[in-house]
Amino acid sequence: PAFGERRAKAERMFALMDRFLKNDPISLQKDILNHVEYTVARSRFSFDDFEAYQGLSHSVRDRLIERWHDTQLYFKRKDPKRVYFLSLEYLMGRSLSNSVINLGIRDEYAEALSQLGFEFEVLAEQEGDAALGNGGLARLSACQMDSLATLDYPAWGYGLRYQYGLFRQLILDGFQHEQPDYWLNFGNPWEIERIHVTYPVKFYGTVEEELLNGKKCKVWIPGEMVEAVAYDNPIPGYGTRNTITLRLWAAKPSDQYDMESYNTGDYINAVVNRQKAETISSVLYPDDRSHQGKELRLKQQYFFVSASIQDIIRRFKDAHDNFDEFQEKVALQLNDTHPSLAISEVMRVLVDEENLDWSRAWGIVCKIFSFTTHTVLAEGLEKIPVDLLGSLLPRHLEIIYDINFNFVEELKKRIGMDYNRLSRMSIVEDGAVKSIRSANLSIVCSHTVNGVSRVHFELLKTKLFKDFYELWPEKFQYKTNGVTQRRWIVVSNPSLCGLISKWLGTEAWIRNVDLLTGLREYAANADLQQEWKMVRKVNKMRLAEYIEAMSGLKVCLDAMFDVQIKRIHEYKRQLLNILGIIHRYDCIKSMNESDRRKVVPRVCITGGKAAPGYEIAKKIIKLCHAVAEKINNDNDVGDLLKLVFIPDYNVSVAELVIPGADLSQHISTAGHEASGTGSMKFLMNGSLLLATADGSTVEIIEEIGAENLFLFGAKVDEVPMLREKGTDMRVNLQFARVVRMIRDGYFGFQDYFESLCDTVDGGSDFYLLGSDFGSYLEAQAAADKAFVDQEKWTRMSILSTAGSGRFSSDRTIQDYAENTWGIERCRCPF
Ligand code: B1H
Repeated sequence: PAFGERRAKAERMFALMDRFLKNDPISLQKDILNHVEYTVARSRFSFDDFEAYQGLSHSVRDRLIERWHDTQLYFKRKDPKRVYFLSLEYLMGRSLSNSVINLGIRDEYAEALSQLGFEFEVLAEQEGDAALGNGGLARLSACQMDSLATLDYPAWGYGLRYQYGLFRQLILDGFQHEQPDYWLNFGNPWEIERIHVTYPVKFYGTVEEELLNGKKCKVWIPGEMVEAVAYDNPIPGYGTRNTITLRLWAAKPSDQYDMESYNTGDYINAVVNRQKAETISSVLYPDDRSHQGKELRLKQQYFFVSASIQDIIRRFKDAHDNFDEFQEKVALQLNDTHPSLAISEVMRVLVDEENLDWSRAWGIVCKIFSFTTHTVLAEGLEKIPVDLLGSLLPRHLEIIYDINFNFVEELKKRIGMDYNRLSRMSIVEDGAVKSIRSANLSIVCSHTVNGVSRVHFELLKTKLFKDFYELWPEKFQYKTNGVTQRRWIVVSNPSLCGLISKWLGTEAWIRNVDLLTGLREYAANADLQQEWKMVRKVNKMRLAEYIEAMSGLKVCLDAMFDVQIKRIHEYKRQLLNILGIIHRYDCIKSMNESDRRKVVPRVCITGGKAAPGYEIAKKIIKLCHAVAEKINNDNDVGDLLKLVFIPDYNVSVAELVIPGADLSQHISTAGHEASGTGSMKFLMNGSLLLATADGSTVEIIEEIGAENLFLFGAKVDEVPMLREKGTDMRVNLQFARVVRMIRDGYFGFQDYFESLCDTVDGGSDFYLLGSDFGSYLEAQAAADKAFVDQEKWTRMSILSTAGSGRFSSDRTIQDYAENTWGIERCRCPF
């Protein structure tokens, strides 16, 4: 009878719903206006663009939710092996355009809006970026989520719902200032708050031993408890109904825990203290390298890991009554070492809470974890001070010690008493500050360790993880990074998207990117070339308008748009670019009229954020502005050379800048960029690359041919020798001259730039700017020469896009699914 009642109720509800939402213009208009009136609470007769955007995005959200529910129900019914992607950072950017494109209703919305007197693009511009990450690693997570959904993999992303995303960059007088990014100010239609999906997360306290059924067990008596609340972000796939979940955790005070403090009479202070729990998920650390030994950072890591593991185990237990099949149903992916506490957490839950034997729990752990490292240098590896870990997570420290004890015992049997090697490989580092080496923990406990490009893999094997590679060669693999062509062509470059589909005669490349190679046969076709140039012109125009609106600077569309845009780091060598620009300026200044007529005009565009505490990076930003000030106001130079710094570089700015680039620079010192993914976005959009043979560029060369890009600089294996040698400023006259110009105060701020100059001249020059300068200038000259021959340039540009298919995250994800996670597609029927 209960069943009958439930069924009758379900049928009644279903009859009341209009089945699925309809996507004809009238239905869309009604939905948008309803949301304006009832969700946004503005009158339908009077609302502005932002309110229209809100109504619009809520109507899209409804459509996402339908598919998301169906997908989740389908996964639940099928109970496939799932991959859980653990990452502390996701750079999602905007969601509106991407969602309607992936849902396949972009044109319907555009039509519906235009009948209401709105333009889709204009409303889409109202959306702010979700910037819950720093740079490449975070945007990679976002691209991979898009591919996981599109390829129908049963996947979940887990992360932190920071209240403050990556700081906004404000430039005042050429100096970077950081402003907080309180991004949830105006609500976020792309998330669904799940107030009932909460888990307690414990910190501090002590570990005690208890007897349970005659068996000794460890009990962790926490000293603090906070609540993790789930916020689900539906991620729609393209050309599929599948819509997966990115679940981000927010910290809230726990009701269970601090009842005591209310009985002490100090009610106000009790409430204020309680509120402090929320600081755990309040702010993203803005340094895209190490911030070691920070308690809040460790708290963030454990907070998100603990909530995610509880959620994963709860989901597993809903469908299984023991852990026999755990490893057949669960794959856990560690995005770098940041979530590596998940390992000790799974051990803790299985042993202490689920009462499995240590050896059985260990057997499971070793089969479920895989680890991807994005790091190149040993100095970049994460370490957790033992004192800090012991106070924050006492039981975890014990577990990690136990794992290490077993590992070292095993290792002694394999390699004998080689103390140096044993101490290098130990998870516990006995230094001035005793610490846990997160990477060693991750390697020991994972079945697979992946690098992010082939060059990176070689470095892992021969340097960073050499000891481990020799012990377990079978564990090591690489999956060259990729980016999603949905966002980086379809969303960001609609004209190119249309052109590609027209010439390939199909839109199938949006799901099957290998088809892009079909463009190769038309690379020299005059008609395609004509249309290709038109599309590029339109995108350059869009970028030029943005530059003018932002800086007042008018740039010439016939000039070569030369772009370097990424986080500011010494190893990425933005300084090399600026020195090259100074050299170009210096040359133009010394030319006569007739020589000047032969110069290929350039618009040099740079941008990127410096970590707030990274002094040298901040000086590079200031130098860029100081040089721009000089060049842009020099009438001798005019349109021959312009320099622009685009402030507050983020995902949506990238979507505008990348399609407008003729040339883009990826010029890190060889051996320092694990992969690099910006280059792939430029490549897809037909920008030519000026690059060093570093990271994924080596593979790009193989794909498009060395003749189709401008390569320069030392190779990975030449770097140590060149470093040894140092730059001889007496030989390297051009380099010495441009550095001297800065030192002599040619661009002002003489004292301020001194320490910056010190990094490249004199004895040091660690990143080899001096020794690569000559070949850099040659590559720049080759680019100028190629640009004069527009037919050749356009052919190279078409071949760049045509060869970009291998750098789709679809390829990366399929490789992970098959060779690392062992998961299969699970496609929700329409
Ligand atoms: C990359 C990071 C990173 N590598 C620490 N490492 C962070 C390290 O907040 N933190 O603590 C944040 C980020 N990010 C980048 O990953 C590499 O430098 C790129 O070469 C690579 O393309 C990208 C994606 O694999």
